[in-house]
Amino acid sequence: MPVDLLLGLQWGDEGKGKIVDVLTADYDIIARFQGGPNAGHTLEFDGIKHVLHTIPSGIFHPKAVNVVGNGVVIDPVIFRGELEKLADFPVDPVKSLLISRKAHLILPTHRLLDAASEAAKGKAKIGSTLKGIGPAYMDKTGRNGLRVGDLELPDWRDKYRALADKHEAMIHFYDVDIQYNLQELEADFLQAVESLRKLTFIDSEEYLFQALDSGKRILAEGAQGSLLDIDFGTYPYVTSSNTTAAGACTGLGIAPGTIGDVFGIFKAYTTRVGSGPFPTELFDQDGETMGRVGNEFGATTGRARRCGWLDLVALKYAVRINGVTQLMMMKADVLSGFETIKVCTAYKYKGETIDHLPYTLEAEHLTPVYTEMPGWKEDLTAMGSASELPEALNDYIAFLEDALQTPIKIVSVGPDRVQTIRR
Ligand code: 2SA
Ligand code: MG
Repeated sequence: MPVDLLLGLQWGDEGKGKIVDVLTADYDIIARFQGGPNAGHTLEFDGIKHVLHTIPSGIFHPKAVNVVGNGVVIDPVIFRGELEKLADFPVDPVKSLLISRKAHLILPTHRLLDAASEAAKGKAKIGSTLKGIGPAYMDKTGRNGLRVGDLELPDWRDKYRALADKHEAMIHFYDVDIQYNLQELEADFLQAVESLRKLTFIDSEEYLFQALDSGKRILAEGAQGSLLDIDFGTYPYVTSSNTTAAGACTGLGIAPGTIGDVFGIFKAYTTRVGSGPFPTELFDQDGETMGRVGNEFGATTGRARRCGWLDLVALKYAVRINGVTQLMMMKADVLSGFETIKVCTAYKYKGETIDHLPYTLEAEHLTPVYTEMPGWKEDLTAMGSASELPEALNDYIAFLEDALQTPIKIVSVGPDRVQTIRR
């Protein structure tokens, strides 16, 4: 059986958590391959809304095994909080949540370094979630990181101390005013490490090889979105991991040839949280409406998300980079009531009209070129089948499928599991 991938095609918050939860019934294993507690994957079912950060979105399905892959960075403190919130559900994390020994740990000082780095950048700040993601991945690539597997070795506290001491010196180097009590943070961290230790640590690549050999069905779950990819996103306003399909290979140890379907998740419009260019961003009533109706607030930080029309140029790029085989369009219900729907089909860039992503998307060089289509008035949230969808929405879908040369197989019409229309 091949491994299927599920990825966000925009700047995150496309609704990956919801779709993983919906698809988990078809899989034996759900595996997260990158990112960490910067992610906020929101699931809604039975009147309950649940936000996951590090734990894969298959956790609520009794039969699924959830793997936190080597490409993920784990903050034991946040992880413990996530585990505590699972206590009310029939979930046994020791059996259904397996952690890669090769995953790196986020130390309290990584979070402080994140805050210091952002403060030092001033207006040029990335808009990080301040979860320590960048500094933790820097230590990984700098070959200084502390890994989950280290916790099984007798000298791990020495490694921790050496790294934390180095971080403290670096924090002072930044010379910015951030307040913290490292002793308290460390005491909490060390306690949280003990909770983490109760879980099952595995050699995740080996576990997945065996699962593949025995015909198990695996879904790899991405976090953030393609335009936040460290290589292909809007650098430097990106996260510090490969959020695209290639990240699933390095973040889980699966070979490219074993990849089957690539599910690309996108919103019917676009949002972005944090700084950085966003060509189709709206500063008017329409943008305000999308944010309000779509409840566009960061699931991790609560920050208001910036909103705008669908950027088809960027979406095409993401489809290409990831090799998307099936698309899933989220939040179609939020666009109900707009007189016209706009789609950015090209950019005016330095006096020319282009239909590819240029080196920089900064607004001073670039303006979006829009195609307009009629909107629809119908409330979609109670619709249960594709035959009920309004004609104008079907036209919008057909237009996108044609431009992207990829079928849109799911249209989501609300946050709940049941508000999912298959085509
Ligand atoms: P970081 O924290 O260093 O990885 O931030 C770098 C950039 O990546 C963006 N980023 C995100 N964008 C959208 N959603 C994310 N998860 C949360 C959510 C975000 C939140 O699901 O809502 O609650 O604010 C996420 N994580 C990172 C971030 O905004 C920076 O632009
Ligand atoms: Mg999110």
